[in-house]
Amino acid sequence: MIDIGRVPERAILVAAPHLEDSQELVDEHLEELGRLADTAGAQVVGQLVQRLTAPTAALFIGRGKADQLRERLERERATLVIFDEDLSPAQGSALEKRLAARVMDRTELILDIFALRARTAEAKAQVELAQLQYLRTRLKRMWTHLSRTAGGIGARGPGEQQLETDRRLIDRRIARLRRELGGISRSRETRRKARRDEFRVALVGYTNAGKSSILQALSGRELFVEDRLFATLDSATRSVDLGDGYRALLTDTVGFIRKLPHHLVASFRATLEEIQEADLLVHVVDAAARNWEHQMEAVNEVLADLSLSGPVLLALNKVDQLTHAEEEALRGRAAELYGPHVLTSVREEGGLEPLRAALRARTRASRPTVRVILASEDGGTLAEVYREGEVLERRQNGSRIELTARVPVAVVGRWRRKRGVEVRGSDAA
Ligand SMILES: Nc1nc2c(ncn2[C@@H]2O[C@H](COP(=O)(O)OP(=O)(O)OP(=O)(O)O)[C@@H](O)[C@H]2O)c(=O)[nH]1
Ligand SMILES: [Mg+2]
Repeated sequence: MIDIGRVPERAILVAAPHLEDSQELVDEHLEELGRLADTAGAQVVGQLVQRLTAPTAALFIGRGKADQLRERLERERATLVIFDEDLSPAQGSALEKRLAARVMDRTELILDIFALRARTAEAKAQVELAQLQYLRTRLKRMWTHLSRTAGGIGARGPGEQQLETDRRLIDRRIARLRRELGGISRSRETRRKARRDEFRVALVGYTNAGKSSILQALSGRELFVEDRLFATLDSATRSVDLGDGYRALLTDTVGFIRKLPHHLVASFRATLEEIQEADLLVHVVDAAARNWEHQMEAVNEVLADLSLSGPVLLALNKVDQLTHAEEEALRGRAAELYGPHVLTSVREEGGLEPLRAALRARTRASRPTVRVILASEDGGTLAEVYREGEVLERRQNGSRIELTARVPVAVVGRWRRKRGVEVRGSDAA
């Protein structure tokens, strides 16, 4: 856990890319790691790159490079090393010994940020679960970190017996967290059933793409937005007015990132459930990021790994930051390579209208067109059809009224069961 609040911990970043990785890609990854470190509260005072064909078993990087790193640490008065790669427990502890500094890998850093950001009981439980699962496999090395946070700075590693006890304690705690989260998930399920007839959209995307900003602007209701990574850990759902009497339920979800630890996403059940049940995924992309296409791929990989699929609409966001020429190029590229997409901006007047219109069209298309035939004096049902649906045509037929309307599936069933009301399919589009 990085200490925040006091003087920020001074850290050196280490990347060990493949020999054939482009310099651009290496810079991109280091820049992102720097942002993660900053979000976690560390101050980055240097970085070190060693290109490798394969990591070494002992230290991940070469011995010579490790000694160079140690000198750098001393010179910069840095006490923390952050690796962009995942280290084995053995590599981690060997490095800590050789460098006389604390070593964190990418997964640990991300877990650290999540722990820092968790606000609700559910998010806290989810993060703790992910941390414990990670910790369980690395008990020996992490033990010192744990005792640090408990105030026992400098505590030495525990003996084997202690490790066994810790493992059992951890397993018990994991089981308990799973039960707790199961309970929260079930109560959410009941709440969700109540709104099943509404069109549901999940906003997904790379962290910092602008998901929360978009939902805030569309719904007119405050959400937490920040120019840092993983601002959102809790999914929030808002009803959004799409115009012409259409509404949809939009859900904001936790952001993804390259090499996101799987057990971490998997523990975010709320987000996963929302994505699973959505009628449409809006994949929000920061089109002003140099590497937006890499970020898109990373998101698609996470979705595929979690077996999440469904219709996707791409929202290429932050276009206010592009020049006219860049915007045209983006349009061309998206039209050529990607499916349905819209360009959006939260900062520009009307910048979300293309998205709103696309969502309205989808919501509209999700409703069947039916003919409802009812008695003229049945004012209650008549009002209901106008309230629940979009009336396309109205005809008086003697003492009967015939309405052609687009309506949510759920209400069709309700009207069918009413006496004196007849519902038929319609040939009207
Ligand atoms: N210029 C510009 N900035 C934007 C736009 N949309 C969002 N931002 C900024 O981008 C940053 C991240 O926005 P968020 O809405 O927090 O992003 P997010 O996708 O919810 O991020 P996570 O919750 O971390 O996954 C904030 O500083 C926003 O103000 C946009 O259209 N244009
Ligand atoms: Mg957010």
